[in-house]
Amino acid sequence: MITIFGYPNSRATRITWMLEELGQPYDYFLVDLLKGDGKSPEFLSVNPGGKVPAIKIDDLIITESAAIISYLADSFPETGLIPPVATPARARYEQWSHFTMCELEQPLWNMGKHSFALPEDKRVPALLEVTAPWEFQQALKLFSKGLEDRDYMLGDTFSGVDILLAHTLVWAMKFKQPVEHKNLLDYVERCTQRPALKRAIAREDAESKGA
Ligand SMILES: N[C@@H](CCC(=O)N[C@@H](CS)C(=O)NCC(=O)O)C(=O)O
Repeated sequence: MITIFGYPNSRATRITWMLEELGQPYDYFLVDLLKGDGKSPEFLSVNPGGKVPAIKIDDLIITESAAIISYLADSFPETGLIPPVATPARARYEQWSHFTMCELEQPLWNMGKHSFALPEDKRVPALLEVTAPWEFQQALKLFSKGLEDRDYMLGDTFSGVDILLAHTLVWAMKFKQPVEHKNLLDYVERCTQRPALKRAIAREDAESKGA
């Protein structure tokens, strides 16, 4: 059985979404970040970094959302959610997966860190005014150019990398960052209408209410 350690409306949603796309059963272990559960000895023994998501499958523990998504997709190749290794499609998948984590997410995360996540004396307000929003817009331009008029990043077929990209776009919108590229707006709408995401959000809600 797969256990996800998660918290609603966090990067862990990427993993519940993926598990719902795979149609695999899973246990959900709520790590209530607001209550400080991330720093509990129990959770630190799973992820010494104290962050969600993490997954546990038998003795294997994996952290880092992009790595978890690739591992899960590779484990169920019949679902077609990741291309086979050493193919041009897989290279494109990896390129955009790394792009999400290193280029698209980082300016957003800098905005988060320097507005609420870091201790107050470590925050640099100037990042919020210029650098991070500007960097994010640069990354969006590249994203829009890379997507072109495809339905999904790999073409006609939805894959794990779309979870990473679309989830990050939703995050940007929640942070009130302008997303003005028509192809990206259509893309995020297309991805977020997927029934698997709706099931994932319902599961997170139910778990966080103790259902
Ligand atoms: N690079 C990691 C980032 C994980 C991360 O920062 N998770 C946040 C929630 S979205 C967290 O658990 N924060 C708690 C903390 O920093 O104490 C990933 O993609 O999985």
